[in-house]
Order: sequence, then C-alpha cells, then structure tokens
Amino acid sequence: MSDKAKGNTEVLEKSGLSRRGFLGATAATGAAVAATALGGAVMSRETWAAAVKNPQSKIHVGPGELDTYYGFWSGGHQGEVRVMGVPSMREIIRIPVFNLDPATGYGLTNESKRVLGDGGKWMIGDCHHPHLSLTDGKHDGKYLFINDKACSRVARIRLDIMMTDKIVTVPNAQAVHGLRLQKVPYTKYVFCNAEFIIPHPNDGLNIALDSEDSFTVFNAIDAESMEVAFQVIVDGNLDNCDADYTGKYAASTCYNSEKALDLGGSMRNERDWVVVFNIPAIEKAIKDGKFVTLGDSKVPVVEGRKAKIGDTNTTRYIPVPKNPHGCNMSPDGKYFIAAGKLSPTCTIISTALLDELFAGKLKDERDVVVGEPELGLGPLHTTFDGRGNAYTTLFIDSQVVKWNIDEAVRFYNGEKVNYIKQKLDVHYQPGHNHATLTESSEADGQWLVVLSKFSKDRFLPVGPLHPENDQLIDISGDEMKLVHDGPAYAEPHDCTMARRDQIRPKKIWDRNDPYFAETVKLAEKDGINLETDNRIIRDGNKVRIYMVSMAPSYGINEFTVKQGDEVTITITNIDKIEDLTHGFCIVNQGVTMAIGPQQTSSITFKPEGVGVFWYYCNFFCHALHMEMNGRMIVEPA
Ligand code: CUK
Ligand code: CUA
Ligand code: CA
Repeated sequence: MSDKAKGNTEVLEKSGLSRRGFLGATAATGAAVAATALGGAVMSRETWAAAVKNPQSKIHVGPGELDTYYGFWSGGHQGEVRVMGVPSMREIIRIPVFNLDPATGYGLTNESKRVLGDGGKWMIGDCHHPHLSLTDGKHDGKYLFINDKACSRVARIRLDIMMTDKIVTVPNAQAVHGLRLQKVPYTKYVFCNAEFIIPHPNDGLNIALDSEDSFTVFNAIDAESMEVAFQVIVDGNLDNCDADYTGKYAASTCYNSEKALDLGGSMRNERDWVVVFNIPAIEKAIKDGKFVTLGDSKVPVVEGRKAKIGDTNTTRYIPVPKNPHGCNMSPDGKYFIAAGKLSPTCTIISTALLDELFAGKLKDERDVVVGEPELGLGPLHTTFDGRGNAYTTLFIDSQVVKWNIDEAVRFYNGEKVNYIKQKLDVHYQPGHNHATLTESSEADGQWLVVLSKFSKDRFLPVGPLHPENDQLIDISGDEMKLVHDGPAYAEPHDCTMARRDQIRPKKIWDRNDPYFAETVKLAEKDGINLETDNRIIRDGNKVRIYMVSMAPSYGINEFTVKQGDEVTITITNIDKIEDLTHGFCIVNQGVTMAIGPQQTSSITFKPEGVGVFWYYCNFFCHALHMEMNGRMIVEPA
C-alpha cells in the first residue's frame, strides 16, 4: 500500500472504520474474499516503459498524425474544459467555461459576458462531469455539458465552435454535482444533482436542516433552451447520477441518507440508497398540476420523497451499501452500477426490473438488485468495454479492477464463479475512470483513462502542490496494460471520449453565427456593415469603434476618446483563412480578446488614465504581426 493509501486508512480508522472493518461490514462470503485476493497480472515497469519507447507502439502518434479519439477533460476548479487527443494524451486546446481566459478574452468580451450572465461576477468554477450529447444512444457531436459545483451552474459547449454558449444557474440548489444526459431518444434533458441540503426558503430565519422544509433537488435542464425544466425533491442528499437507454429512468446515488451534518453522522447507516427517477411519471405529475414552485423561481418542483410521493409515483429508493459514490449505466442498457465507496462492493441494479418496481409488483426495493460483487477497497466509479466487462476504480487500494458483470450476477445467484478478471495498480488513488465511448451504446473497449488523484513520485517535483496523474491503459486485449502517465492541473474529476469522426468542428466562423449575433444587431443599429466599415461613433460619453482586421493590420490605426468615456471596440476579422486568428490588446488597460477568421468580437471598457496607449495583435498572424498595431489616445476630460 502506498503511503497515501495508508494515510487514508488512518483517516478512516480515526472515524471508526478500519480496513478490516470495511470487509467485516459487509457479509462477504469466503469465495468473494478469495476472488478479491486473487488479483491479476500487473505489467512490470520495464514492460510498459519498453512498450512506450517503441515508436511502433499503439500509443505513439507521430508528427503529423492525428489521434483516433477526442477526449474532453473537466478542468476542475480551473472552471474550464480541456480538449485532449487520445491515445497521445496531448492537450489540444482549452475551452473556458466559468473562468477568465485572457487568451480568448472569455470573461471580458461582450459576447462571453452575455453567455456568463449574472455568474460573470464570480469567474470561478468547479467542473466535475463533462458529457457529450447523444441521439439514439450514440454521440451526435452537438454539445458538451458540464457542471459547476462551486456556483451551482450547468454550462453547454457548442462542439462546432468549441465554445461555451449557454450557462444556467440552478435555482433552489447548492452545489450542482453529478451530471449525466438523457441518451434515448436524444438528449432532451440534462440531469443533474444538487448535492447539499438547504432550507426552503433559505432566508436566514429558517436554518434547521433536519426539518421537512430542508431538502435538496434532482434537476432536469432542457438541453436546447438551457432552462430548468423541473426539479424533484428527494430524501437525503445527492451525489452522482446516470440515465438509462430507454429514456425513462435516471438514477442518483445518495451518501447522506442520514441527513447528518458531520462526517461520523453521514457514515452511521450501513446502507444509503440509489434514487431512481421515473421521468414520464414526473412529466405527468407536472401536466396534472401536481407541483409547487419555490421562492422566486418558476420551475415546477415535484415531490419525490418516499413518504410524500402519493400517487405521482415519481421515485423509488433502493438501499445500497454504504455512502455510495459513482452511478454508471452499462452500455448494453441492462444495469445501473452504484459504487460502494465505504463498502468494498458495487451494487448492480437491473433496469429490466424497474417497470415492475414502479408498478408495485416487487415485494422489496432490493429486489431490483441482481448482484453485489466484492471488488476491493474504496470503489468509486465504473466504466465499461462493451464486451461485458466493467472497470471499477478502487480509491483506497490504488487499483483498477476489471470484472465481468454477468459473472457477478451469476455469483449473486449462488454460482461459484470468479468474476474478477484483473487488478492493476495505478498511481495513485484513482477517482473516475473512463473507457472509450463507454457512455454510449458504441462502447468499443480500446482505451481506459484513469484519473488518479495523487501523482506523488510520478513526475519531476514541482513544490508542495502536485498535479494529478491521468493514466492511459490499453484495454483492447484480455489484459489491462498501463501505457502512459500524464499530469493534469487541479483538478479534473472526470473525462469523456468520442471517436474523432463523431466531432465535426468548423474551420472558420460562419458570419451568421449566433455567438456574436447580438453584436451584429447592435452594429446594424449604428448603420455599420461589419465586414467593410471602419468608423468611430460618439453617442454622449459612449464611444463605439468599429473596425475590421486583416493580416497584418487593423482597419483603424488611431482613435481618440475622452477621459471618462465608455468605449466599445468591435472588430471583425475579415480574413477567411483557416487558423488565422487575430488578437486585440490595449497596453496598460486590461483589454484583450481574440478574433477568429470571420468572427466579430467586442469589448467594452472605461480607459484608465490619459495619454497615448498602443494596441497590438497578440496572435501571431503574419510575418509583419509585430507591426500590426495602433494607438488609442485618451484626452483629459
Ligand atoms: S466525483 Cu470527483 S472522483 Cu465529483 Cu464524479 Cu468521483
Ligand atoms: Cu494579427 Cu497578429
Ligand atoms: Ca451514509
């Protein structure tokens, strides 16, 4: 066990849960313990080093060659998304979402401020779960959605331009965490969990968190309008979620069924639960007027608490051990798999039995559980290869365990079968893992990325703050093979991957793109043709400057404003050449933005001080790029 793992065990021991206690806490049969102890082949350091050094090796993407998969990484509390190439694990670009991005001017330009709305005042985020939209269970290349736990938001990224185009703040909620998409018939809803229990109304008068008026909500956001379509009140809190392949059910894990306010309290129950949401039943309840609204929000809020659902039949609570975390749908649509975290097990829930559960035909909620394999210590998240195998991260054991789902189901039915296929050491303490196309019906079992939380000795030391370690594992054969370590800055939780043919980004902007349509409208009001006009319009103390850019010059090379003016600069890049982006930066003014080919970008600011201020292009665009500049003259008032 690594020192970090030891440290974790100590923490758990202090909280009353020893390593042995874990195993003792569940009714583990001897056979299951034996299966766990078996482990599997671990590729030696020498073998994988040799595999990586071999230029013919599968992961080597040579100069000029393209990766076979797009990877979309959460940028953690950098509040962004990172686009990676897999298997090279090269970071290709970053997409700012909730954060300030000086390179593109995201957070500064008027176009990005319209996207950010009110949330623009924060410019922080905490991204965990990036997910790609689907049609008929397959990635359709339209959108990527991601949560912001820090400010309770969900953002949408348009994959054709790889930019954030809508953000919604979820009302009546604190900390939007788990997020997954409806897969079938298409991504109509973005499902997401508000994690923390808060009082309603949260007015500072009513602060008792154990009262009936304190709860959290499950949310469905309309993927097109990006408005919250409905919320469901639940018992306990909510962690991760997923959706099935019929379009009917979503499920979320709850680790705090105790509604406790401290660590010890939230580990009191041997079992917490998975809440299953019946989407058609929720939609019907809303149609029948069986909902309330909370506070100022107009979002319909449906009752989903056990004791209160009445005839709306919106939810079911399936007991699972213990502080469960990950919730993952298998790509064949058969199972929701909840990772036990404080139990060494995963719970396999059969989707085929959910209709019967909701129809009241089962005696017990646990009757939908068709397997509960013992896998190792600290199971957090599960991913799939499309060949019937599951891969679960074991946080405390610092391993990924490969296991066969149907064999685990047979074991649960009493058959003596060893469902554990292999255990592979990872470095160190893995959170999510993610196999290629695993969240779609096309899971192809080629690559597995393991997002290890600690990197310790895997990279050159960089001071007390370490990066994380994203490890690439070849899962195309019978045996998992670790082939690459890659540092990641604080702190992705999750990633998602699609085949490169499934993502079809534009090479240059469309002049009619909605991203800057509002800016075009404002220019039209000023009688400006953005593609040809270079003009300065004074309107009281508001000055609007319109210009084009074409390598290596701006349409206006000098303009004058007065101290105290509010200045808006709108630039249209009339170059039509792929990869020919210009920048616009005014020195000592905090003004910077990018203007891609055929894009219009604008920025509004109040100049600071008086005098001559040079502006220049900060994207290398031409041999005379250094000469692409001009001057703003600020006259004293
Ligand atoms: S959570 Cu971080 S490792 Cu936010 Cu998906 Cu499990
Ligand atoms: Cu335009 Cu550099
Ligand atoms: Ca608990």
